[in-house]
Amino acid sequence: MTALPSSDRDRPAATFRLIDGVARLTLTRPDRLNAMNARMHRDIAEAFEAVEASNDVRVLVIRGEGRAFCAGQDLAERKLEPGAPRPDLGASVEQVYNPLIRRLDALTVPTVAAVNGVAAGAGANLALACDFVIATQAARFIQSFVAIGLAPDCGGTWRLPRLVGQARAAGLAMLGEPLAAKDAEAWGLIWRCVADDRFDDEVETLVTKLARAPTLALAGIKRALRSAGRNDLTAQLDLERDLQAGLGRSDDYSEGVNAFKAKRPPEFRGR
Ligand code: T3D
Repeated sequence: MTALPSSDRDRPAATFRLIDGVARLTLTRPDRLNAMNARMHRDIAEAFEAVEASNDVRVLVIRGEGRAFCAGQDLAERKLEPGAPRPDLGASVEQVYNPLIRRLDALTVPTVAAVNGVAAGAGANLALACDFVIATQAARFIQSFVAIGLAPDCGGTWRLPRLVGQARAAGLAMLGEPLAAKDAEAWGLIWRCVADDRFDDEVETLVTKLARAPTLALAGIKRALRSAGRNDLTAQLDLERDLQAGLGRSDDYSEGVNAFKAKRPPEFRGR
């Protein structure tokens, strides 16, 4: 694998668009299966900043251009010739991958990974860090770290046992074999696997539904579900009380109840 010329390193590696409340982050290195280089990390960080700063975003959807979702770290950036100093991957994880996952996890809007093809290494765990993973039948999820002598990062060792149990997590992480999207759905690793020719429509249906949902309620649901793993029942009941107290004062709650009484669909504005 050869190093990329500097022109490639400097070329935008992801695009960001915000239209009608839907923020779309697309990874745009299809010839490298959207492997993450330094430029892509910068582009993704800028997109997350834009989402954090905007009151107009009601859903974020991430997908890849071409036949892959994302093949993880760009291995062309790792120089391992004999005699060369070994890279400090701890620094890379600390400075790049951990902030990526922490920021994604902290977003209050719903996040959707539209997995249009293979998702490997950090690319798989980026997808799994989203609230929804919807995948084409052709997609595969690969904890490919072990194939290059690494352990899963991007929260993979935390998330996998919680999602699929210890036995399957061990198999995925230690064998590094591809898991077909259909099996990922059956295992409860992802939200849904859809037929390839239905993929774009299904993604749009999901994203549109989330963009029209009561955004504050979705943020509360995210917070509650994330807290559930560390709270006991008493603490979780307290949290639910506090969330409901805030949501009861939202415009969307008034709209929801009034729409119900008037027997019409609600028009939530995310306020
Ligand atoms: O380093 C740190 O900072 C620590 C953090 C690490 C996080 C990680 O993500 S480590 C894991 C890194 N990712 C991988 O190890 C995955 C490597 N890729 C693959 O195993 C395979 O490419 C796939 C299973 C993803 C797909 O296989 P296949 O057969 O569909 O495609 P291919 O022919 O292997 O790849 C197509 C091209 O993309 C090919 O280039 P070429 O031959 O056409 O010029 C291949 O080299 C390139 N490519 C695929 N993955 C990467 C990549 N180039 C750079 N980096 C990649 N990760």
